[in-house]
Amino acid sequence: MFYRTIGASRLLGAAVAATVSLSAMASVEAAEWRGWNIHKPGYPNTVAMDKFADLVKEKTGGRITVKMFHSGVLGSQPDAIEQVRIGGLEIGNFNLGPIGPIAPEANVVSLPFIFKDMGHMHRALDGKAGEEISAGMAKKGLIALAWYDSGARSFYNSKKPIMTPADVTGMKVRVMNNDLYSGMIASLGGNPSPMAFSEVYQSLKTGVVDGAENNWPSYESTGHFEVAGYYSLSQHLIIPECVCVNAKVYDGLSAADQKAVKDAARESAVLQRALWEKRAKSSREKVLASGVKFNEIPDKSAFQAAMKPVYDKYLAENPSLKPLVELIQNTK
Ligand code: GTR
Repeated sequence: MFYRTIGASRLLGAAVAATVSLSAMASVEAAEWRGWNIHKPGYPNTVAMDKFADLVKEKTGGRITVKMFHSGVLGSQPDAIEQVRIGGLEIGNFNLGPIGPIAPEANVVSLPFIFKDMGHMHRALDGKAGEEISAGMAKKGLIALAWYDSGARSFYNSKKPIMTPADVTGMKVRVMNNDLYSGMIASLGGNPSPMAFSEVYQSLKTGVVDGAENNWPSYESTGHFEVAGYYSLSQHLIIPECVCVNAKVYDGLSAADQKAVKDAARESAVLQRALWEKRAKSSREKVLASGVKFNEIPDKSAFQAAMKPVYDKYLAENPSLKPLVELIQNTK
């Protein structure tokens, strides 16, 4: 009896040890990444990040899984960027706007009117400028696996159509956290108000700010069009977005898994860009049908001229980045 008990507990001990070492092995082998996304279900970026998660699982044979957290539930964008940098989160879909203050090379895309149109932005990003921007981000702990589209940002507000810079004078305008955007609004005579995306709706509604700026899909998906019914097509910023992973996590992967996650991100970007084009049209149609007063700005030269101090400040702070600015400006 006594020996049998000992024997049984030894057996049990061995079984427990085997289970523990198996699960320890499993946890070394299979990694679960936590992914941040600011947008709601159905938004092109949300659909594409879910696709990315599926592809990562498939292409790594389950060695890496990505659990996506949408709708900004894991916190504001500047905080999430910091979390991915330090490894509190592994991955996220980020706009390069709030990355700019961390990586000066990435801030070049936040110079107002630097890109003439989406095609210009794509060509720049797919070329040497894109490489320099990626390298600058990598130095700060963020690996850009792929680029997503985010259209062109234009001004909207609850007061009046904006036709000239003088119309912005005295207006309180929400901007993303980045001094370049505060400088942009100040140069137009307005009062910039840096604020988290999640707070903008209420601030527009209660008059804490008069206006903000964004692309058609975000203007629509957030409901901002309900509380700021003038949309003026300034198209002053064309900011790309990244699928960005923590550099240490990425560097720790096998070459095969690095390729798998990069391929997954790039395939998801193809989907995102296709969905983006459709959503930009449908969002525009939806807000216009709801009664939004929309105006084009046929002559943007006064807005562009007003941006000189923004460029001057950026170049004074980052003299070594003048060639990068010129490279983008000269990209055909
Ligand atoms: C959206 C962008 C978000 C966020 C937001 C904002 O267009 O996709 O990542 O940057 O704008 O204005 O905060």
